[in-house]
This record gives sequence, C-alpha cells and structure tokens, in this order.
Amino acid sequence: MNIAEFLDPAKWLSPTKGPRYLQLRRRIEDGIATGFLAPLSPLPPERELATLTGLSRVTVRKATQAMVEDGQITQRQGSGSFIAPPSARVEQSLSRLTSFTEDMARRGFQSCSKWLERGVFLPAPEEVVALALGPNDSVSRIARLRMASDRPMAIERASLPVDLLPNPTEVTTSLYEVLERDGRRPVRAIQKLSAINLGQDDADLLGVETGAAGLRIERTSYLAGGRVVEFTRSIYRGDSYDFVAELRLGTS
Ligand code: 16G
Repeated sequence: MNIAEFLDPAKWLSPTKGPRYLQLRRRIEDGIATGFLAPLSPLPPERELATLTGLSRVTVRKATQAMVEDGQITQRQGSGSFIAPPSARVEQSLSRLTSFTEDMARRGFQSCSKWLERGVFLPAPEEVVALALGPNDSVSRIARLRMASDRPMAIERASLPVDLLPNPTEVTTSLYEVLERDGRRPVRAIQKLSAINLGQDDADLLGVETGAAGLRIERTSYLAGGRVVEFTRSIYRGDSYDFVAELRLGTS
C-alpha cells in the first residue's frame, strides 16, 4: 500500500465518526500503530495531505498540530514533518480519554499484555459500589500486565458490569476497541493518582526492586448517559510514565 491508498478517505472517513480532524488523526495513529508510518519517516506536506484526504488544509493542520503538541509528529524547519522516534518514557495526557493500546501506539511502541485474570465473577464490595451493581449482578474482570515492546509498564485490573461486557474473553488486545465496537466506549472518566512504593508481588511483575516508586491510578469511566462502564485500578512503574495535565486560567 502506498501513502495515497492509505489516506484514501473512502477507507476511513465517515460522517458518523466524529470531527474530521480527529478521524484523520486516528488514521495517522493507526498508521503509526501498524508500522506503516515508521518512526522518523516523513509525512506528506499539508497541501498534499489535503489533496489526498479531500479535507481542507485547516482541518489537516488541526490534526497534525495536535499530534505535534503530543510529540507524535516532529517538525523541522525547512524539511517538513516526520513521525516522532519512540521514547523510553511515556507521556500520557491527563485530559484525553485514551486506551493503553492507543497511548503506546502513539509513542511508536507495540503493546502486548500478559493475562492475570479474565472472566465473570461475583463482585467484591468495592466493585459493587464503584459500578453501582445490584444484589444479584456479576462483574466482568480483566486483569493484565501491560507491556510496551516487551517492557512491563503497568498492572491493570478492570472491572465492568457484566451486561456491558458479557464475554470478557473477547478482549484480546484492547478493551476500548471491544467497547467501541459495541457502542460502549467511555466518553468521560475520573482518575485518581497516588504515589506508592511497590510491594513484592507488583514489583516482581513489573520487573523492578521491591519498594521502587510506582503510581496507583483509579479510573472510573462513564458512558454518555452517565452510567459507569469501567472501574480500573492500575499500578504504573514510576520510572516509565509521565502524566501531563494541561491547565487553563479559570473563566468563572
Ligand atoms: C488505560 C486506562 C484503563 C483502560 C485501558 C484500556 C489509565 C490509567 N487506564 O490504560 O482504565 O482500561 O487504558 O486499554 O489510563 P486497552 O483498550 O488497550 O485495553
């Protein structure tokens, strides 16, 4: 496939899939994730991207600028835009609701997971509260050691109401991909971060010394209608992740 075929809008642009600049961004990210757009390879200039995609230059610029700001694309004066090289530390935006698979792809890493638990269970009290479950409800659990290019990055334990994820074994690579397919991808989330020292079991899984610094993150994600779709507790290696928040001057 050449770049013109890859960017052919008939393959990815749809009036029902949200803003056009985001769709273009996702297409480019898919190219990075699959390796079609390799690290350091050049991206066609804005004018050519507009011609190939049938989008306006303003739309193209909006997509590429956001990717420049997120470090996925680098721009060099006079020589154009390039896919960014992979970096050892991963920056995750705290204002965007992305999946681990997407975060890693954006950095040029191939993500994979080692399964720790996957199935339908009776809920623990914490899950009943977080997911607002009824007395007879079950919970779908997905626990994984998440890796980027074979390097352990995080331990993630996700719990979902069983009616929203009836068959957890369908999740092979990306939970959000399965939820998106079923029209259940979360649109909003609350995340709580705290610093921890890793206990022996978690440290062993993450391949670091017991007591090393880590980040505990709890994410509660919601569907558009306000229902909780996911309650995920994660433990990230402290030496691999930078969480970045954009702050704006309050207007009220
Ligand atoms: C992220 C989320 C996690 C979500 C996962 C889905 C944080 C702290 N956590 O890791 O809540 O379940 O992505 O990733 O960002 P997946 O679609 O690759 O399975």
